[in-house]
This record gives sequence, structure tokens and C-alpha cells, in this order.
Amino acid sequence: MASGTALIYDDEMTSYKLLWDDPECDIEVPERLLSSYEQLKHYHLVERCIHVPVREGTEEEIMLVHSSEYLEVVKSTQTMNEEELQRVSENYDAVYFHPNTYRCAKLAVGATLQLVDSVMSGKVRNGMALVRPPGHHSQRNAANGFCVFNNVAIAAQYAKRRYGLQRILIVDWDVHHGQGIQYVFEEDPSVLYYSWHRYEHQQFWPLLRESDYDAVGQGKGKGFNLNVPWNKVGMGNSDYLAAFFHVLLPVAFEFVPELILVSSGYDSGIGDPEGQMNATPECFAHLTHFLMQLANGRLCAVLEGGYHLKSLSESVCMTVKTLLRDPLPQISGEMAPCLSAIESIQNVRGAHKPYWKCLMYEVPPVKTAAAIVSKADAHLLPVSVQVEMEMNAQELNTFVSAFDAELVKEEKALLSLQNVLAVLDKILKKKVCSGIAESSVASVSTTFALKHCFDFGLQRVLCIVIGDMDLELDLDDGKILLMNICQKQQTEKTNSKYYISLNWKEDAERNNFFCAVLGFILPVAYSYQPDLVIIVIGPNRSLGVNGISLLTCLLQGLAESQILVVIQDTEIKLVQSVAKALSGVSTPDFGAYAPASQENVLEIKRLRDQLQQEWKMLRCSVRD
Ligand code: Q9C
Ligand code: ZN
Repeated sequence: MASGTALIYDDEMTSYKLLWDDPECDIEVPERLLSSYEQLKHYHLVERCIHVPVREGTEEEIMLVHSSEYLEVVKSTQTMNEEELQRVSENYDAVYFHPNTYRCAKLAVGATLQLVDSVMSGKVRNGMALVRPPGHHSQRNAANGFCVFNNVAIAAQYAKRRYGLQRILIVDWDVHHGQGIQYVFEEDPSVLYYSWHRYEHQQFWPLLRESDYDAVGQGKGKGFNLNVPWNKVGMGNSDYLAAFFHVLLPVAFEFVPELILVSSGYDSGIGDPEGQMNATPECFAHLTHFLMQLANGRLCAVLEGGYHLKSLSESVCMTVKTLLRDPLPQISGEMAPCLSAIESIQNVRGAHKPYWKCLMYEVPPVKTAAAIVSKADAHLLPVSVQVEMEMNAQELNTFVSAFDAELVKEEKALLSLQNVLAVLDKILKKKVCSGIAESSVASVSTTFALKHCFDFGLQRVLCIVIGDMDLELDLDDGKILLMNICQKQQTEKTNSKYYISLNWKEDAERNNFFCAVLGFILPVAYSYQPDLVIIVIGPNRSLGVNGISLLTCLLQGLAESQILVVIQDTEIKLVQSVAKALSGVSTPDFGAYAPASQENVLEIKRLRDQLQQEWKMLRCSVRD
């Protein structure tokens, strides 16, 4: 087994910088390299490493990932004046060019390939390349997020070609999603890409839907793209370790990589203005140590981001020190991942369960999802309830126009649909078990939701509507069983097997709904055996919060507990209580028991007589 650690650095890569005012880019400075290298010298790490010189990456090598058109654009920036440079930079997101950028970008590629060659030839066991510009955001035809050429992606393609490698693991611990790397290898099962990143439900740059945990890869590459989106800032040592223990490492040991490339950004470390995370430099020693146990120790770390100079340079030192096989430092902090981290980890594990044996044993689904109108109320829900952001407008438009082009024009209805469909979709795809969606036009939303269910292939949906609501539904084929629980007698519609109207007068003080749920609703529902239950709570509801909770709790016996609750009034107490009922965190309060009134008892009796031939679970007397 080879020994020694390569260090690749050349101060020529500090020879470009931002020439104008741009608050978006002003953190990417030459001092990032200078201070990292200084700190390495300070700890006498440089002299312990094997110095490998940089070289330029060739055009052919750059074109392993990038188009020749894009290469020409970057090349042309060499001779530009400031104004021209600024104009080219504006064509890209969070990018600046300098006359030396092209030269440095070629050196960054070359440095990375020198490292790969040193490791693959056995000259060293492992190593680190300190480079600028970084690479992981850049794409076939675009610079992006300070990145010009995708150093690590090029290195992976190069290693496949030159050394015939069949399995390469890329670990991207930079705090940003390396979407550029994801795009290159999305369909490629020979490169496993792992990235964790600040995501905040798509509110953090680069604001991409495809950074979420459900981007698992495409085609033959399914299962070879692992995204761990962090939905909160402040993730620390224990969260990072948990993601390694429960996601990356089990999959990596199953994958058996022949080479590991680390997109080694340190903006995921404490103090970084971009990341806002809490991992201390020691954490990177531990991450490095774990990865060194794979691929025969063949590990190439390549610098990406990292903008807090002190945190960056200390973390670089920790990485190099560990590569040199020094004893590991103690890791600080309470070893307990936060809830949001656990949720992300659970989601990735769930998404990858079909592709990896190590994840096949039961990953319990997230129990309940909620899409609520006022996100400010999110903290009032049980912590185990996952709060959803809306489907994006584009997605929704495509979805709705497939059914009804006219409706796309009605903004209110559209918005109303958004919550409902987002949650329903998660239930149907078994990403969550149950869900709550607030919707201002519950009837339209429910109609669409039902259509979507049958599109998806469901056979029977039990739809319980509480309150006054007109649903335009075709109820003849038995695919929907509609129960309407309302205050006033429905005169225009007569009861049939699949349409049942239940008049109910509530006891304002106490819960008299037990008798209706047990004596009528559950027997009918169990006779019907639905694949999904939808409870719609409309205006003028004749049931209180206690009654609705009771109904919700008991209906979970059906349809493998898959329940969608659509709520028209944005009433947080109701949402809270339904969330409690669905998530099962504690037994909800059903209120004090009250016997049903004479009137209510007669209503149940009437319905039972009418329907017990159809729904046999209603029978409780031999004489009827
Ligand atoms: N307002 C790397 O760490 N920030 N790139 C954009 C938008 C761009 C980060 C902020 C961050 C790029 C390699
Ligand atoms: Zn970054």
C-alpha cells in the first residue's frame, strides 16, 4: 500500500480577484489560499507532505466536462478590459472574471489531475489540492457560484478514462449543493455523488428543486446521487457525523469505490458567513478519517468553498493532518443530532431504500406532512409533523392544465390547489403516511385531488365532507364513497350507496359524535375498504374540533392509515388538533362523552335501515 500525502499548491492561483463592487462575490478572495497555506506552514504540515507541482489542464481534459464553446468564452476573457469582463460575468450566476481567471482555472484543473495521478500511480496514498477557482457549481456550458471549470468532475472523468476505474465516490462536504457535479453524473452509475447542503426548503442558493433528497439520479444512475438537504442553519458536528453514519458510509461501503474525490469546501464549517453552520475544524478530521478507510485509502481532497479565513485554514490543516495519519482530535459538542437533521437523514434513506441493501430494512416513513397557509404557525404543530413548502408554480400549472386549461387562469383556485396537491402527492408516493392541507377553496381542491387519485390508479377513495359543500362528482362507479356530515337536511339529493348525507346536531358542550362514528361511519367505511381517506372540512361545519379529532383518529384504521385532511378555514386550533391526531404524538382530547340526542339517534337508525343491505358492517340486530 502506497504511503505519503501529496500537497499541491501554487501561489499563482492567488493572481486573480474581483475588480469591481459585487457583494455577491466579494467573499471569494486570494487570501483564502494564502492563509490556508500559511497555516499549513505554521503547523509544519507542508514539510511533512510530498510537494507535487501544478500544471495546466489541457483543452482536451477540460472538454471531458465542458463544451468547446464554453471553453472559448472563458479563454476570451484573458484579453478583456474591466467593462468587458463585467459583461461576461453578468451572463452567469454569482461569477466574476479577471484577466488571470482563465490561467488559474486551467491550473486548478491541472492541480487536481496531478493529485489524481499521484494517488493512482502509487506515488502517494492520498493528498490535497489547494485550488482557486473552485469547481463544483460549474456546468457544461456555464460558470456558476465562483466556479469556472469543474475540477472534481473533470478528475472523475479523467480517472475513469486513464485508469479504467469503474467506481468513483465523490464526497461534496461544501455547504452548497454541487449541482454541476450532479448534472454531469446524474445518469452515470460509475460515479456516486454525495452532497449535503444548506437548503432551507429551496430558499437557499442555488435555489434548486433538484437539490432535494428525492433527486436520486436518473436512468441507469438511479441510486447514485445522494443529496442531504439541510433545512435549518446551525448544523454541527453531531449532525454531520449522523449523516455520515446513517447515509454516506453505509452506502459507500456497499458501493466499494476504487477512488474517492472530496469536493472539499469548508463553508460548511463554523463561522462561515455563507453556510451559517457550526461544525468545528476537528469535525473535518473525523470526516476525512472515515473516508480514508475506503478505496484502499486512495483519497484526493480538492478545495471548493470556505470564506471564513480562520475557520477555513484550521479546517484545511485538520484535513491534511488526518491524511498524514496523525491521531484524531477529540470532537466537541453534545453528540445528539437535531430533529431537522434527523428528518433530512430519514428522507434520504427512504428515497434510497430501493437502491441499497444497507437501507432495505425498514425505514419508517415520515408520518404526517402539513401544508399550511401561515408558515408562522408551523411551530404550533407537533415537532414530528413535516411542514411542506408549496409545489412550484410551474409544476402546478403543468399539472392542472393537463386536466383543465381554463382553471389555470383562476389564480385563487390555483393557489388553493397548491397545498392540497403537494401533500396528496407525498401520500400517494408513500413519502409520508398522512397529511393536512389548508385550502381556501376546499371543494375545487378536493375535486382535483380525487382526479389525481384515480390518475394514480387508486380504486376506492372514501371522502368525508364536513360542512356545506357542493362537489361536482360522478358517484356511479363506486370509486368514490361520499359522506356529507352537515347541519341541515339535504333535500335535493337522496341517499344512495355511494352518496350518504348525515345530518348532525352537535352538543356544544360535550362530544356526542361517538355514536355516529361508531354506529354508522366506521361500519360503512370498513365495509367499503378504501385505498385512501380524504376528510374535507368546509364552511359551516356542524362538528367541533373534538368530533373531528375523534373521526380522524378512528379512520386511521383504514387505507393503511393514509389520510388527507383538507381544511378550508385557516383555524390553527383545528389544524393543531388534527395534526396531533394524525401524528399520534399524544392522544388528542375528544371532549367529555355525551349521549346522542333523540334526534341524532333517529338519524343514525334511519341511515342504518336504509343502508345496511349495502354496507353489511352496519348490522347489529338479527331481525333487520
Ligand atoms: N444571493 C462555492 O462555495 N452566493 N460557491 C450567491 C446569492 C454564491 C458559493 C448568493 C455562493 C457560491 C464554491
Ligand atoms: Zn460552497
